[in-house]
Amino acid sequence: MKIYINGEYFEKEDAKISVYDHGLLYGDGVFEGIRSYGGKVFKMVEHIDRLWDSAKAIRMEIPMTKEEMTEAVEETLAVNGLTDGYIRLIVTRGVGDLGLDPDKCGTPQVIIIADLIALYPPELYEKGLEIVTISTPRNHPAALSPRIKSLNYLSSILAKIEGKQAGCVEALMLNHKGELAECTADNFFIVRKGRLLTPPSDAGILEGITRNAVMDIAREMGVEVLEIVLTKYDAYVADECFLTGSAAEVIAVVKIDGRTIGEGKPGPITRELKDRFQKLTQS
Ligand code: PXG
Repeated sequence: MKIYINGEYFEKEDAKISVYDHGLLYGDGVFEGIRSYGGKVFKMVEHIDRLWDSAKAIRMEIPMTKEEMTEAVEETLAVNGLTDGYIRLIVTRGVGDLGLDPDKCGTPQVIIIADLIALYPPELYEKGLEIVTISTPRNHPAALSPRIKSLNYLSSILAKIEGKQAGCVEALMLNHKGELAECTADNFFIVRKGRLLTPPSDAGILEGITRNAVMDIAREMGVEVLEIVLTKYDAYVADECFLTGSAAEVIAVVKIDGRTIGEGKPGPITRELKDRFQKLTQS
């Protein structure tokens, strides 16, 4: 695979950045995880816009235009001959000294990695996932807003460790108020009495691009969509539950904290949303 770094392509073994880069030293930077289907980048505009918003929120200026970034993503896919792939777009603060001061860093470094996507095993899409709520809360929005897709993913990683310890591939995180927020790399939805419910963006979540697409599809289906505060109780009594994310797409959840959700298999609204989402990616 050829990796893009600041306009040049390097073989994977030679794609290196400085150990003085503040992306490494402090997690000072932002990123995106994007999919391409059949040679077309899915929701490119939305991903590029979110990258720019994340950068703005940490007062970092990306050293190229959105149009140039869009072209660079498409070129990296083409250089690697990928039509169905996963793109990791990273912008670090750049090379500085061993202090925190971002103003001592040179130009932000732009890295684009295009690779094949590792999805959950197919049987999990058929049967649905079992997840657990874990004790590591999402970052407090007043400290580090979860809306910023920053290079510091430690709270998600700690949550992932807790989830794995409980034998689960995903973990449901609460916010500092004990309300449901999202999973380590996926947004969270439930279906209750025919309505689709998901925590609002101020519950301490990343506003997922798959989340937005799935909410649009639900509205097209005539399903009422509510972004409202949810608690563990709401999850336990849900008729259906599923997660969304660029990597996972739409995947059903059938057990939470040992409670069977609905009938214990992917529910009808979940399946319809999953099918319609897949059609959207192929259109
Ligand atoms: N919440 C969090 C915390 C995320 O990191 C999502 C929700 C879903 O957002 P999108 O825009 O993708 O629908 C994410 C997604 C991966 C991977 O390779 C994915 C994410 C982050 C890190 C790795 O599976 N982000």
